[in-house]
Order: sequence, then C-alpha cells, then structure tokens
Amino acid sequence: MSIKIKTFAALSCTLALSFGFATAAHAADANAITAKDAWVRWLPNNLPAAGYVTLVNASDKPVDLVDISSNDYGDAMLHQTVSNGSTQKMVMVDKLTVPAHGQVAIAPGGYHVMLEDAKHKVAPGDTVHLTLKFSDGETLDTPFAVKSPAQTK
Ligand SMILES: [Cu+2]
Repeated sequence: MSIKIKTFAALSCTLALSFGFATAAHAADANAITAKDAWVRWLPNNLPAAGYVTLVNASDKPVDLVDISSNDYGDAMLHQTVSNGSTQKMVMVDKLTVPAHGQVAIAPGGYHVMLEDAKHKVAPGDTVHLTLKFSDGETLDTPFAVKSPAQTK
C-alpha cells in the first residue's frame, strides 16, 4: 500500500513539472504584460507587508491579473483600499484588468498585494519574488525591492 502511494506522489510531481514547462513556453510567445516599479513596503515584527507594482499591457486586448503567489510568503492576495466616509477598509479583489495598450498601477491608496506569513526572514534591502498570473496564460516571475517605511516617505 505504501508503495502505491509513493508511485502516485511521484507521478503527480512529474505532471506538475510538465505543466510548469508548458506555461513557461507559452509565456515566451505572449509577453503582453511587463511589470515595472515593483517594491514592497516592509513592516517590522512580522506584520503583513504590502507589494506595489505597475503593470503595462503592450497588446491590443485587455488582460486580467488573475492570481498572485510567492515562494517568499505563505499568503499573497490582491486587496483594494476602499474609503467609506471617514473610515477605510480593505476588500479582496479577484481580478484586475490591465487595459489594451495601457497600464494599471497597484499603488498606495488604491490596490496593494497583501503579503503575509513570510517563509523566511525578509528585511529592507532584500529582493522577494512574486509570481503574477494573467488571463492570457502569461506568468511573470517579478522581483520586488523590499523597502522600510522610512525609505518610502
Ligand atoms: Cu490588504
């Protein structure tokens, strides 16, 4: 019984690798989206960090950002800060559309990528990587420069 389980695990792993290569090959063809000005506002004491980036769409079709993941954080989610009179709250965002021949900024006061549960020590001066997935099948492995709150004022 334990041998069967091991075989199944090995097979799943092979399938996952194949899928990864297929995605990478497709991304090389598409390349509609580029990321610029990617940085993370770091906070001390393991508080959640916020990722910011501008996405540029060179194609003639709108492309949606549909998923974010990271090897550096257990949780990476797109949030929007919404003002409600004098209070502000964060809401989850399922997708963010990058307009054709346009760009969208994930920037302070609007959108942010909430980064929680760092998998290792992250400090200002480091570079972390976020994997951005898009509706056209494109995947961007994007380096983000980690900055302290003082560096961003
Ligand atoms: Cu948030």
